[in-house]
Amino acid sequence: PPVSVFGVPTDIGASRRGASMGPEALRVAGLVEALSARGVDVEDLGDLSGPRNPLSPPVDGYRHLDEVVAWNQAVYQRSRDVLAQGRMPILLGGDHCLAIGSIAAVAAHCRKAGKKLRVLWLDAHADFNTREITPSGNIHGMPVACLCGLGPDALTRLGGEAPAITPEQVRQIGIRSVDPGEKRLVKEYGLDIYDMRYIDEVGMRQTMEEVLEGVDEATHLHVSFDVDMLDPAIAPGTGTRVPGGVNYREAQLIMEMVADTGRLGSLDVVEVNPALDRRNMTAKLAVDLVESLFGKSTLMRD
Ligand code: DIR
Ligand code: MN
Ligand code: MN
Ligand code: MN
Repeated sequence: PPVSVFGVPTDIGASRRGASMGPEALRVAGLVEALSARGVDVEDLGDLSGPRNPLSPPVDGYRHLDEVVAWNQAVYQRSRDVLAQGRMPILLGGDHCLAIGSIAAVAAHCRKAGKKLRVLWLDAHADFNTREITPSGNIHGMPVACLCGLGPDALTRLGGEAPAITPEQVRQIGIRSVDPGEKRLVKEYGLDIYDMRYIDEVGMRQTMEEVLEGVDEATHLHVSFDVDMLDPAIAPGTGTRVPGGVNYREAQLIMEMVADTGRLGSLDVVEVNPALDRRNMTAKLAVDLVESLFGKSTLMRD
C-alpha cells in the first residue's frame, strides 16, 4: 500500500533529551528517498506538534503525564486518518511512549476492518512498567502496559475502549533489560518475550518463524522498532543503550522475514537520538533496515 510518513519530534516520555531530533535525523539519512527508490508510493506529512518538554520530576509515578497524553492524542488522530485513507502510517519518533497512540489507532482500525492485529515489539526493554513499579517514572518504559490496559485512563482509553490490545497479540524481540517489578508483571500477563538468551540459543531464523506463526491474509502486522534493540556498537545514537543487543545480520533477517509475509501494515521507528550518535550512523542503519522491511534483498528469491 501507499505510505504516509510523519515525524513526532519529542522526548517527552524519556529522561534524556534528544530523541526529539529523531525525525530529522531519519529524514537526513534518506528514509523517504529510500522508500521512493524501492518503488513505494510515499508522502511525507511533516511533523506533528505538541507541548515542550518541561523536564519535571515524576508526579505519582508518571513524568510529564499531561504532555505525554497531548502528544499521543495527536499521534492517535494522525495515525487513524492515514489508515482511513488506506495508507500505511510510518511514525518517526520521538521516544517510545508515542507507540501508545500509534498502536491504539491501529487496533481501532483493525477492529473496524475485521483484521487480526499482531504487534512485533523490537526493543532491549519490555516497556511493561506501571506507576507502582517504574524505577524512573518515564512513560517510554510503559507503552506495552498502557496498551494492555494497565495505566492512567487518559492513555489506556485513547481509542475509547480499554484495553486496546491483549498480551496475546504481542511478540517482543531483542529484550535484555527488564526491571524487577516488571519481571513479575510480564510473567503474570503472559507476554511472549524472545529475549537475547533465546535468540542466542535457537537463532534468529527460528525465533522469527515462531514470532510470525499464524500470520495470514487477515493479519495486520505492526512493527514497533525501538532502535535500542540493536547492539550499541552498531547503534550508539539512543538514550538507553544496553550491551549485548541484536547484531547487523540478525536485524536484517528480522526485517526480511517480516517483508516476506507481505503483511506489514504500520511501523514506528523510535528512540533515535542524534545528540548521542556518531555521524548519524544509527539513523542510517535504521533506514537500511526499513529498506529490508520493504523488500530490499540481495537476490530475487522464490
Ligand atoms: C526502564 C527503561 N525500563 C524504565 N526503559 C526504556 O525506565 O522503565 N528505555 N524503555 O528505552
Ligand atoms: Mn522501547
Ligand atoms: Mn528500549
Ligand atoms: Mn537491506
